[in-house]
Amino acid sequence: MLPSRTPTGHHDEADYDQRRLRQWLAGEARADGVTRRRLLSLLAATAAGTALGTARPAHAADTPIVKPLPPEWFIPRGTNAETRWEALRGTGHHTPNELFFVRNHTTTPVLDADEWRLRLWGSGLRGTPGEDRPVEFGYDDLRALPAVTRTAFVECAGNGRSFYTSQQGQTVTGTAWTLGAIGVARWRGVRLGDVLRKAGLSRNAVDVQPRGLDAEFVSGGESLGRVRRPLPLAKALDDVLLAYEMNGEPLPYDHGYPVRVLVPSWIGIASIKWVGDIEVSAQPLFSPWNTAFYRLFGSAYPEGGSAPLTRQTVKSAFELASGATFAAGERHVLHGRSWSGAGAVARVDVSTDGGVNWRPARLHDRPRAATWTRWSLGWRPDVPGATHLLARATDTAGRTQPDVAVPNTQGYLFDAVVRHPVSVV
Ligand SMILES: Nc1nc2c(c(=O)[nH]1)N[C@H]1C(S)=C(S)[C@@H](COP(=O)(O)O)O[C@H]1N2
Ligand SMILES: [Mo]
Repeated sequence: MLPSRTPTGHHDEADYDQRRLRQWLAGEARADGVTRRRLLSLLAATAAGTALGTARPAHAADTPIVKPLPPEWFIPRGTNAETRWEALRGTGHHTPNELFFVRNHTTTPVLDADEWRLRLWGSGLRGTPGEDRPVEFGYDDLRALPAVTRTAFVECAGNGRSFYTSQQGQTVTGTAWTLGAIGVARWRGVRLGDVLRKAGLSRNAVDVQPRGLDAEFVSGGESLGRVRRPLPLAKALDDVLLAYEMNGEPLPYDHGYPVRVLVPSWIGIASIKWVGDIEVSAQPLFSPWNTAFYRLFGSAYPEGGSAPLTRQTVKSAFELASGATFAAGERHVLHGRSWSGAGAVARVDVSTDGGVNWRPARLHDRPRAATWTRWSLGWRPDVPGATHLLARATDTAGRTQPDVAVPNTQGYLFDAVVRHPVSVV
């Protein structure tokens, strides 16, 4: 399966982001109310922050997540909840809504679809409607537009972050996810492109910036405003949805009810939940979520960080608890899933002896971009004792999971093969 040729091919994205980064560093671009100096100090604070701890915003409620989080399904992580991989065993291709991980900067807002409005404004719309006189759509207006359905993962940029520390001995900041900050759903909604055109998209537009209706995010005692991140117009017009259904149900509160942005193959922060407005701009846009956060910083990267992160990396996971036990001398079937933001996963190799010998896994899905491929492999362990299971995926763009991930201070985009501890008894 070949990656499709669209205006959002790798090169265009990279060039575009480099251009925006240069403008940003030259101080030309508008930083949406946050000065560049403030962001640099924020960045320094982030880099010096406690290893693997998230600053919890002062105003977060006691229960930042609405849905139940039974301990056999979730690992609680502050305002977030990570799905346990053993709970995905037998769930089918799509992650049930009840099991889907939650990543909240603050608290899930409970919104009313009848009162909800999507407001589009900015210099990239004809007539330049200001924030005070936006072009508006109600929930029923969106429902009346042609609907599209798309299977895609939402995966946090920090998924796998804890392995930088546990496998590579590196100190990184942020939530200590293992591999459960991902889920795949069947999303239904309208094309963002259709809504932008209806709102009067101008030929000068370059960026759009959706913003959530959840509370302002406070970091280091300072408000960074409501969660928002610019998206290049080329991606916005390609395959991005304004989604109102998840696996055939209205979006659950925790996943963005009544409407969220869904950006296939990109890091989770691009998929803004509880979207309330979208700035459409004729100039490049910046927010803390594409300058201080969600870039790669560290010795392997330029001083101002990498370009803003876009596509996810390649990863694999077993549908097993860490430390699962297997009876020696019996035949078992190992199950897992692999995925990539750059293409479909059409090859997975598995080792049951700590990485010495490898066998190709049997695939259970037709490989598709933007989602995972399920796989399995038979195993009859004979020697009791501790060992590691490893899975290494290769995507259709030719990327293979390495043994070691290149570190960055905020622990994003882990892609190395994970060593899954098990014991044979
Ligand atoms: N408005 C808003 N949108 C948001 C977030 C948020 O805190 N507020 N978190 C983002 C991040 S970092 C991720 S990984 C995904 C998580 O989506 P989920 O909670 O539906 O799994 O939502 C993104 N969209
Ligand atoms: Mo995320």
